[in-house]
Amino acid sequence: MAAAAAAAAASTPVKSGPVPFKDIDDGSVPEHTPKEEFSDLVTGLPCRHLSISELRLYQGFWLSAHWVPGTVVFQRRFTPRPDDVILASPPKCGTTWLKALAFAVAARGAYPPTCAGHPLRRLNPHDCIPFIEDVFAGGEEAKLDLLPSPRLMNTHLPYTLLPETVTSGGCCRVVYICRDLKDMVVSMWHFFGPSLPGLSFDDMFESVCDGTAGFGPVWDHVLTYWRASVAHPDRVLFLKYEDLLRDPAHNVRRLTKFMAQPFSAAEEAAGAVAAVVELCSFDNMKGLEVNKTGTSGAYVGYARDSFFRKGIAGDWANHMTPEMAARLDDIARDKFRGTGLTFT
Ligand code: PAP
Repeated sequence: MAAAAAAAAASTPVKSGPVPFKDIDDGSVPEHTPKEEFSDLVTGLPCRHLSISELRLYQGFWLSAHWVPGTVVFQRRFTPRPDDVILASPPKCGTTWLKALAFAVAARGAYPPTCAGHPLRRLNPHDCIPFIEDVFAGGEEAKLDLLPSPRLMNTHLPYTLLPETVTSGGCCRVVYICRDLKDMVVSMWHFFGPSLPGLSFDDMFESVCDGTAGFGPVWDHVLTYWRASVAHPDRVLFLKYEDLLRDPAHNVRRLTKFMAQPFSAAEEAAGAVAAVVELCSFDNMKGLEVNKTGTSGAYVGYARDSFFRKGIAGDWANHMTPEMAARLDDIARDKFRGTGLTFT
């Protein structure tokens, strides 16, 4: 399969990307996956369970056992291109929104945000931009070669688990988004809760507080990117969900500048920024037919409408006691003290 995909890549005319991943994915599956290759490595790692979800401690972070082998392959075999953009986040912190925005700005040459045939009007953002863990866990990384440049990909891995070719090669750009941890817990609970039998909101809350929720400890996750963004602001952009809610246009401009695709004066005058913001807005995305039906995701197919719940800041107040909120705030304050990072 890898050879076939590579051969197809070699014969495919290079178009200007990004193009939706779904449009190049022929649905083929490889004969062998990294799961078999790295099963010994996985079984040797410390293990925890959150309901039926098996988590393994890999290089300091609790990853779903399913994604560890793919992560190893990603670390060892990923070949970045200079204009790749990797979108990173802890789960439920604004991934879907960032994917939509990044795709909309990067593809605006071929697809103006107002055009009726825009890919984001027929595809969920997760079907436009591949999820690295899914692609590598499925042994489907050759499909990434089929994507014309610039490629957009996303990951939930912390910065320290990205391949060295990405972090020290100075090669591609990384955009990170995170959000207030209390709202993250609430969003996780609504999203993952239905597929994790017997899991209570308190269980989810405790797993985040003790650092064992998927891709956690979340504060370490956030700090890996925060420090990288301070050290390499030209290579790592750090965004907060709440800032995007407060001023989406300003943050879309930041995103385009960082991606080396700033809006021209003509685009500004024509209202392109507002058009991108509107296309990717919560209400517009939630209202699209494609996002009301079907599923996205290879390992677990999540109902597309579950990616669009409330889209606000502060919903934690409807789910947590003041004591729980204070406990998580104290943890965040303690972990982020002296780093310059706050969520106020
Ligand atoms: P993922 O990690 O599974 O991809 P992710 O997109 O990070 O999920 O998180 C979903 C959250 O982003 C949801 O938040 P909520 O549960 O607090 O409501 C979802 O509503 C929100 N979201 C999705 N799309 C948008 C959007 N276009 N604008 C604002 N918020 C959004």
